[in-house]
Amino acid sequence: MLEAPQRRQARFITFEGGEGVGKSTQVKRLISALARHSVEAVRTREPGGTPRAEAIRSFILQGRSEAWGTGAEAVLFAAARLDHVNALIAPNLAKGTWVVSDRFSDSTRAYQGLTGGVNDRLIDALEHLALDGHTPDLTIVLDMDPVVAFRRVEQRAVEDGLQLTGDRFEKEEIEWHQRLRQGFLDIARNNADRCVVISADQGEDELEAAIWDAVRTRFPELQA
Ligand code: T5A
Repeated sequence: MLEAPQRRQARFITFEGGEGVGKSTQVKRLISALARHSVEAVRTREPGGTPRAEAIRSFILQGRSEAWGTGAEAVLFAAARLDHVNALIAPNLAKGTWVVSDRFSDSTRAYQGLTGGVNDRLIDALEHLALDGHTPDLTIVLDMDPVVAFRRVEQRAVEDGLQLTGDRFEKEEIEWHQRLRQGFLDIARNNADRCVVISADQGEDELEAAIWDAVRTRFPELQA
C-alpha cells in the first residue's frame, strides 16, 4: 500500500531590525523563494496582520497612544499580537502553512523594553501571554548602521513624491536608533538558537541569497 506523502511541518519565521533596514523587501522575497520550493507561506506584519491588530497599529503609529506612556504602549502592541497569533499565525501553522512576519515580539523587547525602559518582568509577561507558545522557529535580524537605513527611507520618500515627515518613531534621535540596533543584537545573542544576524548593508539580491542560506541551513527539509 502506498503511504500518503508526509506533510512538511509548517515553520514560523520573523524578521526584525531597525527602521528601513529592508525587512519588508526581504519578507516578500522570502515568500517568493518559498513558493519556488513549493512551500505555501503567508506574509504578515506587526503591529497588524489582522483587522483588529491593524486598528491598534493605526492608533499607535498616529501617535495617539503616546500620552499613555511606553508601558501602556507595550500592552497595546501585545494586545495586537494576541489577536494576530490567535486569528492568523496559529491557524495557518496548524493547517501546514508557513508564516513569515515583518516584525514580532522582539520588536516590543527592543523598542519598548531595551530602549523604552519598560522592565523585563512586564515584557516577559506580555510575551508569555501573547505568544502562548508560538515562539518563532527562526528570527532573521537585519543589522545595519541606522544612518544608512535612514538614507534609504529618505530616498523612498523622494521616489514616492512624499515629504519626509515620518511617523513618530522615525523622528527619534539617531543615538536612540544606535541603542535600538544594539538592543536587537543583544536579543540575538541571548537567543542564539533562534536568531541569525545578517548584515543588511548589501544589495537586495545579495541579501536575499544570504537570508535563503540561513533559512535552508535552519530547515534542511528545504534542501530536499
Ligand atoms: N514597533 C513595532 C514597536 O515599537 N513595538 C512593536 O512591538 C512593534 C511590532 C512599525 C513601527 O512600530 C514599532 C517599530 C516601528 O517604528 P513600520 O512602518 O512597520 O512601523 O516600520 P519599519 O518596520 O521600520 O518599516 P520600514 O518600511 O520603514 O522598513 P523596512 O521594512 O525595514 O524596509 P523596506 O524593505 O521597506 O525598505 C526601505 C527602503 O529601502 C529600500 C526599499 O526599496 C525601500 O525604499 N531597500 C534597499 N535599498 C538598498 N539596498 C537594499 N538591500 C534595500 N532593501 C530595501
